[in-house]
Amino acid sequence: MMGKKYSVRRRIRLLMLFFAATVLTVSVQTGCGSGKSPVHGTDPQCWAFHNYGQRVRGVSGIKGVDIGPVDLSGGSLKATPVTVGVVDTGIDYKRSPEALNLRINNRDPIDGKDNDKNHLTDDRYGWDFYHNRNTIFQDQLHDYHGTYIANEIAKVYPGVQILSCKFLQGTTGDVRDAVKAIRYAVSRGASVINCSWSFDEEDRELYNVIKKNKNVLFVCAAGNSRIDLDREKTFPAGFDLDNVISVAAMNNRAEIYDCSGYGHRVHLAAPGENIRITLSAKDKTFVSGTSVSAAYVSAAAAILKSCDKGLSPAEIRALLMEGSKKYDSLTTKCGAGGCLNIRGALEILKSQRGG
Ligand SMILES: [Ca+2]
Ligand SMILES: [Ca+2]
Repeated sequence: MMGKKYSVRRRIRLLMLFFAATVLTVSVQTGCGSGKSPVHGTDPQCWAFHNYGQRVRGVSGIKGVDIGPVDLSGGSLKATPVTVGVVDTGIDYKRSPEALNLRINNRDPIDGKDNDKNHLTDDRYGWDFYHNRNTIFQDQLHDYHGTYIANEIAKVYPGVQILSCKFLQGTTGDVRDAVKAIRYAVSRGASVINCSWSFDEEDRELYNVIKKNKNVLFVCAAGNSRIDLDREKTFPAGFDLDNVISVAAMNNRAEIYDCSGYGHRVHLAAPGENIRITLSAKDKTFVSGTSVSAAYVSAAAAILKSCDKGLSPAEIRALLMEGSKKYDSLTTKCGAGGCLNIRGALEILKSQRGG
């Protein structure tokens, strides 16, 4: 009897937290494009990868406002790929067009037993902290956000290993589960954790878990509430920690996306408006928001980490900020005053090594 009452109370607490949670997916429009476009490298709609001034959804871009192209064929990436924890919704890894390298837990095969004794039975493909089960994909409706985040990371860094740490179901989730998902990602070896979500309230436990894991870089979306993070905060992007990098969204003209968080406390900008994403081979659409901007920075951070495993989160953040492409339109909008430029960061790293 007492147990039932407790369950009811807990459920109410969860529902309240659901409303406090904000998932950063706005302006999702479906049905755009012909659906016949080839891979992103040659799809002119994918301005984030190659912007030569083409019009995308009615907006003419400025040549060079993009993150690439990035040539990863030069052998600078180490054989052991970096793991990026996607703390988000689940991931549709089976239909993924990017042939995601999902981080598999070989120590816990699907046999109904918790072979690796981490208190999560059969967490072979990751874990769903929302339902407390090992099924990381339920359906597209509830798991599309994590799916496209994972896909965009893999588009930039095809060798990346994606670790699915689900705590969101659709647009709802509990910060307590986010903390558990982060702990799990760290325990499974993630050195970069993508946080494309925010909570308006400063949560001590969330702060502590990020601070404690100082060797892990947390890439945090600056939020889609159009707030100046120098005056107001959203979390985890607003935590003043060396291992947090916060990311604003910008369009193909290096202008901050209308809904994006901004301010000097935001570290840099990345493409985040009218971004062509692929949910499956047949399902392409456009999204806007800082969620996808964070995904690009997570991929860039993982590439740098792969090139030099000894880099600390603060060093990676400094490389990304220093290597960014500077634009007047971004000067007052983010600390770096520029947008993500992976090649720029790699060149600085190379020069630091004396190469
Ligand atoms: Ca286990
Ligand atoms: Ca097992």
